[in-house]
Amino acid sequence: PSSDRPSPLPRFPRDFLWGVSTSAAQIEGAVDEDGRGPSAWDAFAAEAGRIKDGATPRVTTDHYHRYREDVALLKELGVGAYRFSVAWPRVVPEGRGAVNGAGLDFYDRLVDALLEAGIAPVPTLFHWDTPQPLEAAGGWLVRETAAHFAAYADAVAARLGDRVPHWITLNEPAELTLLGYGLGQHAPGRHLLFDALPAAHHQLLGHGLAVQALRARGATSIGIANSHGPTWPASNSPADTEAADFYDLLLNRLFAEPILLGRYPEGIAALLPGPVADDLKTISEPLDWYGINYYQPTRIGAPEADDSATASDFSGIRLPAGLPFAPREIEGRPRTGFGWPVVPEALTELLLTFHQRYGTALPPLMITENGCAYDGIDDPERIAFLDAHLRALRTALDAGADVRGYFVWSLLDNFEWAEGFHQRFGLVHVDYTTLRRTPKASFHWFRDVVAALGWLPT
Ligand code: GBH
Repeated sequence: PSSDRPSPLPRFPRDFLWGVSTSAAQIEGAVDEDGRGPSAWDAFAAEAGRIKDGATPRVTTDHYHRYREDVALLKELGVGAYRFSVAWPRVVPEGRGAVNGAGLDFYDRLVDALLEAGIAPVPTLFHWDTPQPLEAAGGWLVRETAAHFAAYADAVAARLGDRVPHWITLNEPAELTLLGYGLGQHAPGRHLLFDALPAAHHQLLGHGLAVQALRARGATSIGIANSHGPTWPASNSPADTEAADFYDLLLNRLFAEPILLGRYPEGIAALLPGPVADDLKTISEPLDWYGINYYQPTRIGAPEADDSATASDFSGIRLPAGLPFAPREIEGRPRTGFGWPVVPEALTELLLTFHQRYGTALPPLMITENGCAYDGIDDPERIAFLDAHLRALRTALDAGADVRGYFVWSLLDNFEWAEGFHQRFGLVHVDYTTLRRTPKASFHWFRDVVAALGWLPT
């Protein structure tokens, strides 16, 4: 009945950029074709018990062979931009040294297909698929990895830079540091807790060096995709507030401030490798825009006596005992298939907080990921989620936030890391037996949103 239908979405600026995102390890498959080397995720998936049902990145959606069909879907969707990632182990199989031309050929074909369809390519240079030879030598815990990353960035820009102005250096260094090196939930499966923080610094250094390499190749639109969310104290007690502030420092400020302000937040220096003053000059190379991946806020309290004695589970993540903060459930909210609470107004809060904190040091913002996991081809929950988040974004624009674009995670159902194929984030359903693609109700809804609200190709 029409009375149940939500009111039309408010309008967005004429030149607002509408897009969708994916990443290489999650959609490409073809892990040993055309000279690609193994990634840390291939190695991690080969270890028993790491990933649900023993799923692997071996085939996923087979996008490597089906990219033309996927570009046709993007064209039907009507988006102005497509964010994908370039697989480092496809381009530099050893992680350092020889460049594999056949690996670059794939992205060359993809970029041409996108341009022919009138869609701006927005490549991310690193979305967690570290070449396994580098990972075996310590991965991002090792300083030299940053320089190898910049050399790889240069090779990609040398090939694609004549047609690609927009670039993203890293995806979510916070999650790789925390889940990959800190808690062992993601590749490379290390349990280093706070000793993981050098991996954060080296990724940030790699980011800055890659910005320099991209600029030298003429790139004019460079950003990063950082994971951020408001941190809510469980109560206004001093202990809960202090715990929440510390978590905010680790998730948000640790990754935003070196880039935007050229310094680390106070209280973190002791956890980083050696003197970092010169590195901070590199890390704070000016960006053309700053990308935010937003999923949900986190509610944090001080650990209680029983938390500090035993490990606990939080939304499927095993937290060790003895941390200086404890996640608390956000009650009274709908939950996505993943169990994450749906809190659209926290997106407004996040964007306004960024403006308040960083003022004129903040370049224009871009939402580089936002989305949710639900099963089914008829997916009214995803439509409601995206609709509510777009309204929250519009509210932030009205309050003065400078946000230039919005990318849905994700175009396709895909390999959801430690969850394997269980969590489906796509606007397009993928049957993992036949690899058939079927646009969901949310695909048609988003197509209509983009058509109605308009975009200008850049
Ligand atoms: C992104 O990471 C990734 O960039 C992308 O590859 C991935 O497929 C996508 O999101 C969906 O997962 O506090 O337990 O409720 C998202 C990072 C980290 C965001 C965990 C949500 C919630 C955990 N996420 N967080 S919990």
